[in-house]
Amino acid sequence: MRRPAFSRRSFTRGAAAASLAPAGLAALGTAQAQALPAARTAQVRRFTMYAEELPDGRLGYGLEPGEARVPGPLLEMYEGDTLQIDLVNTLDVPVSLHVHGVDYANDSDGTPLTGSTVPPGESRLYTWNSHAPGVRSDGTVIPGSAGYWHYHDHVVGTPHGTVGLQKGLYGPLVVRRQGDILPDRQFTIVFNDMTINNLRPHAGPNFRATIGERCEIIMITHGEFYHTFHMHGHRWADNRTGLLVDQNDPSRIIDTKITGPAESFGFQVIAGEHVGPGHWMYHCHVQSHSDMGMAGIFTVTSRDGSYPGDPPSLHR
Ligand SMILES: [Cu+2]
Repeated sequence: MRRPAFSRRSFTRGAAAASLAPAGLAALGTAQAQALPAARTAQVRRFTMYAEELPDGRLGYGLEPGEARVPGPLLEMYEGDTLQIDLVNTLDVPVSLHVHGVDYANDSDGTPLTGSTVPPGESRLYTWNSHAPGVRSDGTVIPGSAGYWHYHDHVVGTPHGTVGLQKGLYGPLVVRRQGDILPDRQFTIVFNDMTINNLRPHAGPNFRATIGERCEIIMITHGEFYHTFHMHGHRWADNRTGLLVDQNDPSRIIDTKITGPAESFGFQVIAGEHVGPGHWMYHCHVQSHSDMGMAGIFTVTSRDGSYPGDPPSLHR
């Protein structure tokens, strides 16, 4: 199976994008990727993000001027890494960057409470640290930072960033543990109020993969409602990675997960495993929500790129 460069889908073109991919794990072969890699040196990476208004009125984060999108760029790090992010505010209101899951000092909190927001036309450095698991002196376990996390604005509209979130100022953060299996493709799905990724109802987003590809889904929820994320034809383990550690791993296997505002989770599936190519729907399983358009299609093609039939309409 092909193992493209780590996080190749995560970043847009350009040197800044390249600098964000953790070194040493790019272009691993299958056998190498499934073995524990050699000890990796923790990295400190500094880059710039831009908060911008999109032509349609949404707000987004981007890695280059004019490149903002919703969701914001998929950021990735390994436990032990540090990200130093210079956030440039091109909006006419203060904006910020608040992260879930990793370590940061109070002045990187991204809230009006701590004065860690960015005035219009200015920039601010946010530092995110992370750590590997450990053991305290009393024998209890220190959890590592690895997980499927996210970041968002915490000041646009209200001191909680409610309008920033409504308009699209959010994005995914994946923190990996050494030895984690890397995906071929990555898809971010954000249930935000009654939209997916702030798209209009029934507009997807739709995703595509070739049968057998290892696909990583990063699922985040924002807004006012609870939802039930469901994927057709594919299942995952309800744990940190979505993968079973071994055949005795007691993690429950699920294809549906209840999720509320600011929760996030992720998992990997093998596209079309045991089910074949096709148009595999994913959607919120709260019936009124799916009927109102909270659905998209995960198309799995054959190895030659073909797939059976045209995708059916999701709203007829
Ligand atoms: Cu829902």
